[in-house]
Amino acid sequence: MRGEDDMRQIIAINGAWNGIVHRYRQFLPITDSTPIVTLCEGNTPLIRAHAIEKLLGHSLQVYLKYEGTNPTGSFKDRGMTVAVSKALERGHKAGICASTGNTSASAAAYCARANIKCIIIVPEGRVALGKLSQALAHGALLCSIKGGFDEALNIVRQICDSENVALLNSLNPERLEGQKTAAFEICDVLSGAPDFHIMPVGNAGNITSHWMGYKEYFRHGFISNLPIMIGVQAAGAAPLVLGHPVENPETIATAIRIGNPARWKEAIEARDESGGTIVAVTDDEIIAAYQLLAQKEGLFVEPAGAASIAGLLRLYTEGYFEQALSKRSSRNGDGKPVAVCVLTGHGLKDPQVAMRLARLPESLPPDRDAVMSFIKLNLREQIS
Ligand code: AN7
Repeated sequence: MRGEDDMRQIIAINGAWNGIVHRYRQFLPITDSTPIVTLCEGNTPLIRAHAIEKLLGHSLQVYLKYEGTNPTGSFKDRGMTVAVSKALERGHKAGICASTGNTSASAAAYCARANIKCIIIVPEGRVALGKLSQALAHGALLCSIKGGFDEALNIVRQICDSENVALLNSLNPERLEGQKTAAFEICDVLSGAPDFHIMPVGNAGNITSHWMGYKEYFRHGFISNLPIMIGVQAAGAAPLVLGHPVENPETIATAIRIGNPARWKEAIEARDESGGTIVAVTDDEIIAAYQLLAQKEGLFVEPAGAASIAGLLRLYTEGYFEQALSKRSSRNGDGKPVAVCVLTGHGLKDPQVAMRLARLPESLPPDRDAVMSFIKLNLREQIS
């Protein structure tokens, strides 16, 4: 166990915001003897999506929970601060996780901060460049397997059965405890729960945790209604939509390239208890949403993060929101239902997708006229 001085040393100081454990401690499995390992995660912005609202004919108020501003660029940091703090409390010398990328980047950072070893097991060649570079920079031991995430997670389960290393996947309930704070933040900012909560689903830990968070706030009387939970999977990796595991999952959104989610049962419970749905969207829909967010909202997200918006647009086209609300009235004051879409990871995580989708211009001669004629050619009268 660590003394007070050690703990104070581990706590980061960043003005008023000291991370999700500091803010939501009473809801978390933290004791006086837990050394808090934090990078001041959480407190991410909830941003009104004007361009998207226009696309939806102003039928909904849309807010984007931009988790890309977490310290390692994804929502995983919320869970990792709790899981790594508890690992340190138990005296673990190492943490381990399987990952499509973001979990490994986050685990590597928090283990580095806690001064314990980090072991990551990832599908060879399928982790986005930003994530891999983070894990390596933080000094994690990279185990690249010729297989997918599901196989990597099975290996982690087996190793944790026999070795004394901390499990840092969302199979570890402490991860979920931390991640539920995203729901708390949304309710705190909106002074209530949204009507719809829309998020990408891979291993299904995050949808499980957000639903936990909403239910917990409801039990405490902080909110008087629960949202309808909507999960979004990629069509090539949509086991929860199909109702059976997917052998060889495939999608441009590599973060959610998962065929057999560990939190399958809990995700279905979240869907059914909330009266929600889990939908599949194509890679083309994900790309369209990715470009919409970047080019009309100014938000750069990784493809998996854009899946929320792909799902929102798909369900709007299908008339889903009207139907869902006809069954129960909106609780929002001015009558316009509120949808929160979670953008789970930063666009810089996967620069290769951005570069593939953009067209790289040719190099120009270094003079004013050449550059100006190139600008006119491309933008014509749009600039004046
Ligand atoms: C950006 O890093 O599973 O449904 O190993 O990175 O809780 O799995 C990442 C998942 C959504 C899906 N968006 O969350 C991993 C990993 C992004 C993600 C998800 C992930 P879960």
